Amino acid sequence: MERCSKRALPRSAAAPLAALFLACSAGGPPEPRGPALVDPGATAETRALFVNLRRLAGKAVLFGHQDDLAYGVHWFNQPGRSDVKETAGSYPAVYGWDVGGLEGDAGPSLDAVGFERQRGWITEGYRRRGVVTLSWHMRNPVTGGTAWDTTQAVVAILPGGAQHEHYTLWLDRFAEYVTSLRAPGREDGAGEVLVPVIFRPFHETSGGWFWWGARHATADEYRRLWRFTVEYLRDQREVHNVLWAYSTDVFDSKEAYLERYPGDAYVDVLGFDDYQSVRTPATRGLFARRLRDVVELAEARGKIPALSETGVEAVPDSLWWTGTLLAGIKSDSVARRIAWVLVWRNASFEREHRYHFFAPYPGHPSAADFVRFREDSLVRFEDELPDLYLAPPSP
Ligand code: BMA
Repeated sequence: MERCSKRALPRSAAAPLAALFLACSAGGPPEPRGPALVDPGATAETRALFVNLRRLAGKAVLFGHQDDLAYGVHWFNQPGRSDVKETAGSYPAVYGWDVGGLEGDAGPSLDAVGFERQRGWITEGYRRRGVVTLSWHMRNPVTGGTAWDTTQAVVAILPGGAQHEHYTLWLDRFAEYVTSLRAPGREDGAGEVLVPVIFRPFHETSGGWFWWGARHATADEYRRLWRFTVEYLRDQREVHNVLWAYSTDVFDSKEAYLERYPGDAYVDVLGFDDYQSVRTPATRGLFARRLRDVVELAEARGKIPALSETGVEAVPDSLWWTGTLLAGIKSDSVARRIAWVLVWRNASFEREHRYHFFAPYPGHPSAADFVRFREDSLVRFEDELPDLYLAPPSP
């Protein structure tokens, strides 16, 4: 069918790549086909993950949890444990980890997860065919303070800036770490493969609490930082097991969402973090609208939409899982095409002396509803995943 003439192809910087992967479809708009990834040299498993996640979106919503294997509300660092599994019978489909601390001297992550152990858990999750996503609460490179130290820093670490080399050293450490994430290949004796990770640096950029956020760096500075980071890791350090995830905090319009967006050639996943419109069912309409906006923005670009962080601390509503989260997702036929939702970490009470958790544990008042959530046909935990790392046959 002559539905996608060359004239219809975009003329952006990404055009040559986009052109390669646009396919004609009968009756509808051109459908993106094949992996139009940020990294044309991505490993086979990384490309497969991208294609499979994109295809699965709409059929299933994957459930994710931050630091799931490292600690839970009543334990810390006990192999095999997971509050999610102990409550619902399966590990989560998506494992979130944070590499904040990697820029320091060999210490653990900012949430006390040693990187040797984190590497083990990442590869363990991958071997079960779970999905891995990494955020980075990166220290302020100018002051050495935390990610929440909003002293101006972005210009200083861009090429030509006083702290540029300092920053590339941190990226070198990240490159070393991410390319050390290895697991056995598919067939016996096939050697090792790099574990694909969905990397989500400089997150919640529309918020004002991180040094890379709104008010502390202009949209242009942010985009330059993002693009430099992609190009440095991909082209200089030859990191090829990464999908790139952009994420804002909550937002009011598609235009607002895109304000700091680095561009289609630099982003594989369009995400947002929402701890606000998910608090009660009363804001369901707003929650669904945000999901819908991100799904539409991602689909229009052949990318993957994600609710990259969400949850309500300590889950005070015993019906939150189905009554607020799932009901919101299902309330809209577009919103429900979100690829995954990830709830934040279950801080260990013994270590942190506070109830800072976002998934239930056995005995928690929302545990029964969490099981109902898991049993919903739209929701997938790890034990219900197809093999996302196997390239699907060409259509
Ligand atoms: C925040 C809190 C902090 C934590 C940080 C990075 O939301 O959970 O305690 O250090 O995320 O994981």
